Amino acid sequence: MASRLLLEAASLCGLALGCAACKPAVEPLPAHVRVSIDGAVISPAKADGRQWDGMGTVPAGALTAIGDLLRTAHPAAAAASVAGFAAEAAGAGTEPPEPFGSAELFAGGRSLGRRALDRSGQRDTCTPGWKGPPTWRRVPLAPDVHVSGELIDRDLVSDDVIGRFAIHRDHLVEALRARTVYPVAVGNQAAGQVLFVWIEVWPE
Ligand SMILES: [Ca+2]
Ligand SMILES: [Ca+2]
Repeated sequence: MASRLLLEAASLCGLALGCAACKPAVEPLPAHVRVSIDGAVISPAKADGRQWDGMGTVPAGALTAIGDLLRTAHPAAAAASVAGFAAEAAGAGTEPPEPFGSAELFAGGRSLGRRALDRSGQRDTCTPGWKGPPTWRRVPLAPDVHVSGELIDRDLVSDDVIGRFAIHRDHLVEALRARTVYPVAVGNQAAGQVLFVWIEVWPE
């Protein structure tokens, strides 16, 4: 009797251990999603440290702090802090850009359309938000799905290129699982000063 009880206890313990070791089931991905680009965080300086508009450079300390933040593993906190530094630099007399641009979504080897990233009257900001927001509906989560975009600083005479960015499938899946407006860190992409792009991805 005692040995049977011991066996039962051992098997229950095994079950409990087995359950504790189980990983929660990963929710299956939907076939189609809705993708929006809500906004971006842009460096307060051009790649050479100069202001976007006006004369002079942005204080090196602000750019070093932003560089450090970009290396942290918490994109949401980093995006918020970088936005704060950019605003602070703007408040200290540097002139932020007038950012606008466009983005194109590709899936299955074809374009699902290009969207304007703009908001009329939006001036002097390193944290632009886009009217709409620009959205693609019924986007298949194909292996090659991605968004390719470009931001430009609107100037009176000749515009400044801010930078290009790419958002790939892994980013879209991360945003889908986050169920919130999600910052994609793009500061390490190509030569450009676009640091984060805020996206939303929802099942459809
Ligand atoms: Ca400019
Ligand atoms: Ca400006």
